[in-house]
Amino acid sequence: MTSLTVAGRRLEITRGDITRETVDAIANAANEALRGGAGVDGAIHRAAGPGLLGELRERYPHGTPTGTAAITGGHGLPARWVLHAVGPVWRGGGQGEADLLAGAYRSCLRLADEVGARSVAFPAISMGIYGYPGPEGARVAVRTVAEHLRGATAIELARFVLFSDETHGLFADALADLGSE
Ligand code: AR6
Repeated sequence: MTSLTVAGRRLEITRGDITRETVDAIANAANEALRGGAGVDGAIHRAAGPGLLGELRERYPHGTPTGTAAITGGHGLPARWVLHAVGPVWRGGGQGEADLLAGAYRSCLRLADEVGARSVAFPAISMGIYGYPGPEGARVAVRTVAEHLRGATAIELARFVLFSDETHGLFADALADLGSE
């Protein structure tokens, strides 16, 4: 586990499976339809059980746009809430991808604050099937979350839970860069 203190709050990175996290809220890397999918989305739906899809259908009949997030309960997960973030598909970097990715993280953090979550875990949104390239995606993620922790928030712990050594390395570098500024 690697961590950085930001305005008295902790920003951590670790390797693991986000479905097992015992934080208050975990983020999901979803798509606009919010009806499940592959990757971490599939893993979260499997672990949460069918109630998660039922709640999404009921509360978000039209899904949510790219760059935003939606919130549900955790159902069968250890976490109390799931923040369903929709990151951008990587289209070369000239289509507002960085802003949309930052927006997806920010929406999660705002929703987490609205419900009073104190600890939040994130996967590497957009960095799997959506193809967001490594160093840039990790940099946007770490900086956006750090910025939120510097502001008015009740969140005490934000943790990136990375599924592979490679992704973990990218986030470790991004965190080290931020810490050395
Ligand atoms: N815990 C933590 N991270 C995970 C887990 C897990 N259990 N499983 C995968 N990852 P992706 P995206 C990592 O593809 O790029 C879905 O179909 C994975 O290794 O899940 O935002 C959605 O429905 C990668 O580093 O999300 C959307 O249609 C990261 O999570 C689309 O894929 C994100 O990879 C979203 O694509």
